Amino acid sequence: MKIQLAGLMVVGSLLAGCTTVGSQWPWVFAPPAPDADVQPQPNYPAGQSTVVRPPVVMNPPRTTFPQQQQPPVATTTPRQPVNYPAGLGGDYASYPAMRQFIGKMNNKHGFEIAFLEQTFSGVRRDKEALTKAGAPTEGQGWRAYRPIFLTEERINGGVDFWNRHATLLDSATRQYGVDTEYLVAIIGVETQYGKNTGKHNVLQALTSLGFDFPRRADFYQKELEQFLLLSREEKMPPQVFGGSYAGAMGLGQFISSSYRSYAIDGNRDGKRDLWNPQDAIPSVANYFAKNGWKRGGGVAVPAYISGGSYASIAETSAKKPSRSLSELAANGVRPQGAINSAKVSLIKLDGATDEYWVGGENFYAITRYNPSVKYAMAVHQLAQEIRKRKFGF
Ligand SMILES: [Ca+2]
Repeated sequence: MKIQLAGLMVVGSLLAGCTTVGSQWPWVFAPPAPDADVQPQPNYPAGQSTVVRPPVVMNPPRTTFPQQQQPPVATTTPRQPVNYPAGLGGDYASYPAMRQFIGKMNNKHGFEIAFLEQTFSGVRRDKEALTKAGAPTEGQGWRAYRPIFLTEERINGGVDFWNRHATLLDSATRQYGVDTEYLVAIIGVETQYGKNTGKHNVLQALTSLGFDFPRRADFYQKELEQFLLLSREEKMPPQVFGGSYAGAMGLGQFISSSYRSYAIDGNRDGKRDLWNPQDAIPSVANYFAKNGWKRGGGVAVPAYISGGSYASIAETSAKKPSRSLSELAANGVRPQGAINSAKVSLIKLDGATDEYWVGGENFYAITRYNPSVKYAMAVHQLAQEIRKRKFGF
């Protein structure tokens, strides 16, 4: 992964003032000898540590692992928990759930307990991530939502991104069958074409949300599990990944489970680097293809509505299309143009004046990226505006 990656640079610069621990770094992969005065814990993860080992402070990003510092490789047979000296410090040392998590990562995936303790001892609670995750998400109507994404800057930025990466985009469109303007629009909506890939440390954000945000603790602990697996697979220390408050990474803001499932090593350098357009662009295309995007399919067109029965079939949240156009017509709904999709939905966007659209299977595919019809419509309309600006139609 290249050092100029924006997210990683932020982590590096934030930590530049920390104590240098280069000599301690190998501990991550080779646990230090037990201290003579530390008693082994017979029944890990029960019991609390009283001896705190110096945490592995977040290091500046590293690009490669020296040969002798390869991270542990999972064995095919999960290992039984073993007795390690007590060594969990930091903000999460007193959390029984953290000790259970460490035990699970050891038992299920073969991570060394010492490695996990060192890793989590260096984690600081990300209060900003907790605040953002707890903020209300509803209340914004489509009329307020649309102008955030449909700006001149974002439309022109899309044309510029398209021109700069035309070869990569053409190649991804051919290989995965996803229309170029939607690849560009997703990256535009998510990160303003890579300008804002997130200023949080992913390890800290996911740990904080996994253990201090009860409402979604299960979800974030699972993402943290996926994140540690990802970090091991990509041979990168978990401390170096930057992302959003929710742990989304790279140009397309993939969460860890999506990163593992859909990321593509487009430039075939052995790493899936979602901060690099060479990998990020085919990865976004692959995400769409794997989530039901149909080559040449329609996305959405405005609807004419009449009569009284259309309201009963209108969707305000993402649902898989299940109706035919004739079924819509029987309910007083007619698309204001052609839409090539075997199944369709009537989409309602709330606002001062409600808008009605006929959405196809590809509209639903966009909601697999973010389960909001407003999000999918913003991507659709931005994609159309970018295409018009680039080609004039
Ligand atoms: Ca790569």
